[in-house]
Amino acid sequence: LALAPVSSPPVSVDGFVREFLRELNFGQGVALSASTVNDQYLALARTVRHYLMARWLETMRRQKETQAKGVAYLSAEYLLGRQLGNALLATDLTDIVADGLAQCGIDIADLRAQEVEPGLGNGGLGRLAACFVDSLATMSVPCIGYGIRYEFGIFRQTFVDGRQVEQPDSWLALGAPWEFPHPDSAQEVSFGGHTETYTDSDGAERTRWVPAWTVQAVPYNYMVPGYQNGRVNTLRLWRSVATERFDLRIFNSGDYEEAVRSQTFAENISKVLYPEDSTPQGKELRLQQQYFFVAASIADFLEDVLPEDFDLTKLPERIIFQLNDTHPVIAVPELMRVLVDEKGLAWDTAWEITKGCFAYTCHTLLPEALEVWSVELLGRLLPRHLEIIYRINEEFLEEVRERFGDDELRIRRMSIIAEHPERSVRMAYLATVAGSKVNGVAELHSQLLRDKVLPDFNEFYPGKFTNVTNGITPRRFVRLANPGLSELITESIGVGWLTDLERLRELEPFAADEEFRARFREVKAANKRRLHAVLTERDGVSVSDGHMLDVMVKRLHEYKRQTLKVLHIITQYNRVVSGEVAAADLTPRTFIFGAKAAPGYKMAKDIIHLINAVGSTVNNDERLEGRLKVIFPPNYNVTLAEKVIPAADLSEQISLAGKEASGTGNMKFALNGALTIGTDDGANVEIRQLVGDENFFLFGMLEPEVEALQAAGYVPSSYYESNPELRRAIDAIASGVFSGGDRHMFDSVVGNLLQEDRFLALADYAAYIEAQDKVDAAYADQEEWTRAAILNVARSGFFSSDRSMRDYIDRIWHTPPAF
Ligand code: 26Q
Repeated sequence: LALAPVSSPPVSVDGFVREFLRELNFGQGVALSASTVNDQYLALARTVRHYLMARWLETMRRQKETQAKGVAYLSAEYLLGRQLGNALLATDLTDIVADGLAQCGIDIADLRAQEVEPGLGNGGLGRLAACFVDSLATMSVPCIGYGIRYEFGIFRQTFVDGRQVEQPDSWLALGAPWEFPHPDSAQEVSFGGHTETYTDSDGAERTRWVPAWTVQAVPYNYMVPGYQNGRVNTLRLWRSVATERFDLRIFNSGDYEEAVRSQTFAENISKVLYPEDSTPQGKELRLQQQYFFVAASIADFLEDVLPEDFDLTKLPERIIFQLNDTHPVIAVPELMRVLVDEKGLAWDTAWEITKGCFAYTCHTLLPEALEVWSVELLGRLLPRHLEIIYRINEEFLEEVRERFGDDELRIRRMSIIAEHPERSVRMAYLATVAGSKVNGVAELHSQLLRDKVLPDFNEFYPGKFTNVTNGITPRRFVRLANPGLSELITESIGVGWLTDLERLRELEPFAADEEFRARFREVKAANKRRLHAVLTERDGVSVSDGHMLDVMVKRLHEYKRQTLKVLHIITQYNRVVSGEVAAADLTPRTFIFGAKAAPGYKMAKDIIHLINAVGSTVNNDERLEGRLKVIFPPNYNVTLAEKVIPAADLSEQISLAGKEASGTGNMKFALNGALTIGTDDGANVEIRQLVGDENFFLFGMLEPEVEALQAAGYVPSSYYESNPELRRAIDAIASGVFSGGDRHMFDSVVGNLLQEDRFLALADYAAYIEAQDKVDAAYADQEEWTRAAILNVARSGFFSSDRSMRDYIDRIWHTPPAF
């Protein structure tokens, strides 16, 4: 079947202007002359989504018709970024729309800038989900993304006296033109109560759940357009509202206030995204969120997506539920409950089906990040699910016994139920037992997962563990974020690379071409000017001309070691202030930080404070002659990333080896022509293997060395004692150089580094400084630097999320492309 043009009906500039004005007049109810920028933005968004509508409906119709196997991606987070630019790119309407708006006297850039990004995620994991659904749509793979429509996404970060202050993210306040609510398709989700057994009409003993309270899950659909391929997949995010039935009961009892309270209670569930991304707090509301979206999604799939007469034993041939970390793992007992209690299947049949329908992706290595739920809480909120988990565990441990005998230590280690410090459910173990596959997100991470985190399970389930190295969508992070580089690439190697990123290899010969290098540098310079304009307007700070741009953007975490970066800046500062190095001999550098700290993570917030304090001292010290500059724009998000990353020269990827599961920022920088300074961690390992050692600044301990040092007993103060430059840097903090003489302002950071330093920053300090000195030397030779940067781009095609999706399809999902 031939595909109709992507933008149907075909669009002319005049046609677009008509549609746009119609939306403005009839949709927004304003005349062009009286319209605000927001009116215009909303009208434009609605006009653009109309162009996607026919393809969306057609995609859904064909999916219903063919019933091809598809993916249901279950993720508590989708960090989508702005939609308008991506929708225009997908429909290839950017130029027509810009021309049409110009005819109306409107600059398209002003309307793009009006969009508030949906920040429905914390960082890497949420952005990964957004890249994956983009790639699946572009590759024509049937996929529905399920998640939560948080009313408030990740908080907006501001700084007051250099300290982080959080503000609510009211991303819906000015209108939400990309979403389609379907209150008529709401699902009921229940909580609490008790279970009871009864005898059914066939005389069989069965269990039912008698819940105490119920909320409605209302789906909000979002379009996920493929890149100029006429396919539009769906992202379905659930919002919680009070059920009418529930309300009526209370209203009828005459307690109006209680009824309103219950409404608020129900709506709380999807109210706000939890901003912690490494140490789950075990909050009841968080478990409610998880069960809420997962139960709604499974019911939606079974009732609305599947045909009515569907034979459930064939479910694994029709769907794979991919679990994005443990957050949706409660889906496992939920599917069992539906199959056994509601559909009446035998336990063993249901378990076979369930095992075939799930796969689990792990995104961490930190033990404190592994999610557990106390049996007390789980049993109170989801009593039937707890029973099901117990039975899954019993049968699993029985299998372990059959295989290994009564090895009690092993049984205790492997039990889904932990006994200490309190009886709780280990969600990663449940996911591993139920999942057909378990994957890590980079080679090193998957290896450590097998060897260190889940070795008993790897032994018990040979072949279950696999790797899929993360990727990023080149549509957003190269084509949209870096139009200058994209044009240069297309001019050099032709079109086609955007959907076949390995073709960037064809750029390799251009690294030797002097004229190409000059143009490549000019693109970078233009991106720096663009960033300067953005930061001047946004925060009133400027990016100095002719500086190397040294960038560290990611969540703030001790294991990511922003402190190491700070120690390097201070070291440079001290070298000048002490007179060892003339300011004029410093390589001019602008350091850019972007990082949000979880609001309850004290040490992370103290480190933010320190970075800002060092920044204001360094930026105002005339002895440096403006050759070092530190900027920390608040509220780093996808929108800012799209401006910062294309301007960067140096990408900081300096986590302690063995702690960063993958990283995805590292890939975005390499693909935009920055060189990496990095440890042998996460996907850095693969980046270095691909781009070549000579085009990557490696430093620091390897993972086995980290383990050995920790086993031998790590004493951070010994590094302080024996390295004068390190001592001087730490002393500068402790003596008040960055705090107006206050010697105690940064006690917590200094004390932690000297006495604990869990992530061995001091142990890697000397190697880091040495590598940074090499960076300075390398940057002096701009021709060589550019050559290396071009090779980074040319050799990083592997990190397209299209490739990640192919790997998931081949190794885990086995879903053929539909059309
Ligand atoms: C869990 C329970 C309760 C509250 C919050 C959470 C929670 C939320 C978010 C736990 C973890 C996260 C996010 C984790 C994350 O982003 N991990 C990153 O995932 C990336 C994609 O695979 C990797 O590249 C990063 O290495 C990894 O840190």
